[in-house]
Amino acid sequence: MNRTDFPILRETVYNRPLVYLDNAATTQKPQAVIDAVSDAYQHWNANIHRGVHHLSQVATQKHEAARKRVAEFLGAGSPNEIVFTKGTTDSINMLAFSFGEAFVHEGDEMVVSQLEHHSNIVPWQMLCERKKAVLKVIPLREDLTLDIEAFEALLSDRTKIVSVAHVSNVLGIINPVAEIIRIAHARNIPVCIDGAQSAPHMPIDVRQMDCDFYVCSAHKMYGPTGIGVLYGKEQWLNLLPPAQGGGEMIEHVRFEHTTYNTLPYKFEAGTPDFVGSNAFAEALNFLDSIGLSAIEKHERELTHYAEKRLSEIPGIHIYAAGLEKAGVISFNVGQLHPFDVGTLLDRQGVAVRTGHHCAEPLIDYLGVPGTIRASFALYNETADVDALVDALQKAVAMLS
Ligand code: C6P
Repeated sequence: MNRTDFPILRETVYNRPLVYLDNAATTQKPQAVIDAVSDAYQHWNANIHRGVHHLSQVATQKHEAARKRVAEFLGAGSPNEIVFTKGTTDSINMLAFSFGEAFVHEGDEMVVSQLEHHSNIVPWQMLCERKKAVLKVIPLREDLTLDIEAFEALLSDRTKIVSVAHVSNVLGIINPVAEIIRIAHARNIPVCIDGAQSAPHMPIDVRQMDCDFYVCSAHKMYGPTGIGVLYGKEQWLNLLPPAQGGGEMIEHVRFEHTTYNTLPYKFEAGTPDFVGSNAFAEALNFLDSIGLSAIEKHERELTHYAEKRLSEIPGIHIYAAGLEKAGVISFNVGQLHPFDVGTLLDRQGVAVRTGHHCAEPLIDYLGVPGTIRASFALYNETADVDALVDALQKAVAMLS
């Protein structure tokens, strides 16, 4: 599917064709996105929202058109609900700070889950430290899915917000976010969905999902690095104070008192990444030209195929085996250290990620030093899975 659009896939590593299976870390970029970045610097680079001059107006128009494009892509009600950030991590930090300032007091509770990425743990922990609040954790069932009954029991009158991943970056498990949101909303608790690993793999409609906040990173969606999104329902964003001060986010500045800009600008202090936003919109056009449903189907089939082929390796343990996964599969082979296996895969041209995947509490729960993770994108094919299995067989033979 569309491999030729991605120039990097023609690269070789150690004189072998690159087999890129580290897409959950970051995706490769289609030519249209690469061209969009270079076009910006060649033809219309100027700071936005400031200049009366032509280039500034062009850049401003492109940045705001990109915001509209993101809103449309995520199914947001208005571009005012789209705050550009540096990425998922930045979005959650911004939300945790702002939300904490407005709504969290000593003894209040925040809820995350056992399988979160550090980006959806540490900002809430920092908030808890700042406000003397308490972090509660949704436990996992034996099959590694979220224990929804335990989640319901965790909620209390002190729960201020629930923040969970849509898709686990380690296991690929798709969490029942609709159910989580329904349960939390029944108690008037807002929900933030970490969409870093769902936005690239399935159609997202934030209004249909009814989440209050949704965050994602462009670089995992075939777009550039350094830009991401904090979506928030307008009524929520209006209630939150800005997380950073500076240019762009103000209405008037006086030493006595400063007033803030309207949405979404009050959350965007400083010069925004207008080159990145435009290239991100190009990536969304690319994704839509294929269709998220088609991408989802292709990657699910590939993940099924990978699970079947990997099961042929003696001593392999596939985590969350048999569960529907969104383009991510994690495994270990016997007692072999994931880092050793990953290194030998790399020498054969196969790029995977090994280790804790920035989700140490989950890896501790699994009781292993880490996992080997293969993660797929729209351009991967069964031949890539076959190359992984062949390379893995050789690596295991060498290490055993
Ligand atoms: N996970 C991975 O290899 P940033 O780095 O801000 O773009 O995204 C952070 C993040 C947040 N939530 C989830 C579920 C994620 O998977 C990630 C990024 C990468 O799994 C890099 S650590």
